[in-house]
Amino acid sequence: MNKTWWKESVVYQIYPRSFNDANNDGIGDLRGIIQKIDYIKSLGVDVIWLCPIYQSPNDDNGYDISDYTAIMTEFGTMADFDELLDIVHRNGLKLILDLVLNHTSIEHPWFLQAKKSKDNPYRGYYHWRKGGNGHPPNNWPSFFKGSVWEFDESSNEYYLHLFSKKQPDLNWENPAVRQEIHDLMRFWLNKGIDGFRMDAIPLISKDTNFPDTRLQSFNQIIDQVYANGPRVHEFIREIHDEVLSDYDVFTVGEGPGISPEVARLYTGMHRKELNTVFHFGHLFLGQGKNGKYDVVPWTLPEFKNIFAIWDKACADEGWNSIFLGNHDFSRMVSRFGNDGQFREQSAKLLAMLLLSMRGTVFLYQGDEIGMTNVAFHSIDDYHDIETVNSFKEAAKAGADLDQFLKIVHDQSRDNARTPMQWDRTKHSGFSAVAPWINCNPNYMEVNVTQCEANPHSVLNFYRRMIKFRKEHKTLVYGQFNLLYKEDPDLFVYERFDENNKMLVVLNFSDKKRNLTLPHDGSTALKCLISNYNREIDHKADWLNLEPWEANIYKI
Ligand code: TEU
Ligand code: CA
Repeated sequence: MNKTWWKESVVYQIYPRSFNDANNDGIGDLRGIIQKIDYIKSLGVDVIWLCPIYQSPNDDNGYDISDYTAIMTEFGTMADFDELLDIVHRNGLKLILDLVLNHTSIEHPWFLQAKKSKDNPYRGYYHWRKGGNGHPPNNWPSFFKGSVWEFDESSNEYYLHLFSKKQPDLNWENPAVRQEIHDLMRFWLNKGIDGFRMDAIPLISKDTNFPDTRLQSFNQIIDQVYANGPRVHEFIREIHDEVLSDYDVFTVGEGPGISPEVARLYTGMHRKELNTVFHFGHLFLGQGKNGKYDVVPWTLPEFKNIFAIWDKACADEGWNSIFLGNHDFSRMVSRFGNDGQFREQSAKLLAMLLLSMRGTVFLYQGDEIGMTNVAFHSIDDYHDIETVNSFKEAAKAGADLDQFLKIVHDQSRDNARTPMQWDRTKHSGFSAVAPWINCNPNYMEVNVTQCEANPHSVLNFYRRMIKFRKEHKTLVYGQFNLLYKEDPDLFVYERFDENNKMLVVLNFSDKKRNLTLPHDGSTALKCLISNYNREIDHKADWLNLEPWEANIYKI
């Protein structure tokens, strides 16, 4: 197994809009991040990933880019960015940017040109097709509801947008588009950034015949129609050869439709595509065939199995990334833990899971203090385009909207986008004025200042766990072996290499549980780290576990 810095890294993901507002206009910004650099450093993380910071009309909060080489006005200036990068490096940290290459904004100059006429040189930067008798060119549904085709009256043609109609898909078949992309990547790499998170990357290559689909389930359509198109590997390999091979940087590909087999293709070392990819196996658990707002039950054995399958897939080829939440999903403690009575214990248990798996670890802002989902009373308090459009669609279909709002409470992407909770002052210390999105009212109890004052806080447990991972490389590179696969409450596994063997025991339940250990009780079991402060030696061959207790033993 090749050892490199990015495999050993813990990445801290920042959603700049909601992190810290330095100029008090209600929107987080780059200077806000600069102000918090000591805090970020104190976590022990290695890399900062910034969600998109480029010029954007913010139809999808920066994932609709109108200028790839300018900073979003609300976030600051290029000088602020240069200063941030410098401070990050001076603190021994690295910085990666979020690159959205599947689509631009409709306000990008390329699209403004393309829209002008059919013979404009930029027309071929996007996918345009004729419809039939007032119908779009095919029946594909968009991620953000409605058709993927938007009609352009002046040319009597439709353009393709897998996401919102303000996010037209780029035509990667066109070599000029790929050249532009290579150039803009070099622009940032030459500034000295340390890599990219590449947005929606499995979607960039399309079947340009755009056939109708007969599939009914949206998740199946993603997997079988939208993701991993005919030329996707060629395009990514070209990025590697033309651009990335000149720099020592890290790449993580993001997007739906990545199976374990496909992940090996994207991340296999000899293939020279990406370093790692995010998969959504565990995060799509609990989604029915129609996606996020179609909620179905899930079980712990299914959850554990996803980790086992993925670890195996990348054991000898490629490399995994480990994450339990990001800006697109509910808060991890609300989703996988218990954000009520056992919020702190379960947040720490999840920290232990996150930091004891094989792969590059990604920690999302606010999860390190156990921030939870929010439940706004009115749909008007939600800003996320996916939430708003899903609600509109439900209203049109005559659904029970009170019921739908409850699903929004559980599923909305805005759960992860409420302002970072720094302290108990008004607006949670995020800003002096009302923020662009309301704070979660629980900031009075859940905040950084509170955590700093308590040695046993979630935050301090994260710091300990990150340090523990650094000191035990077995957790980074060692093999993974799942035990008690069918147990509905306990997630138990071994991590081991030639020199060390560790046992991780996580009680994913509100109940006390006993566990008979598979190991010989006559050999002492040393508890190395625990969320119940039980760092003592064991001599029994069984364990009594408190609700949401999480321990790592040395065997
Ligand atoms: O998300 C890509 C993606 O596949 C989404 O469908 C994701 O599964 C969805 O947000 C779940 O609800 C990326 C970004 O992370 C997301 O914020 C953007 O909205 C999207 O691309 C479009 O750029
Ligand atoms: Ca601001």
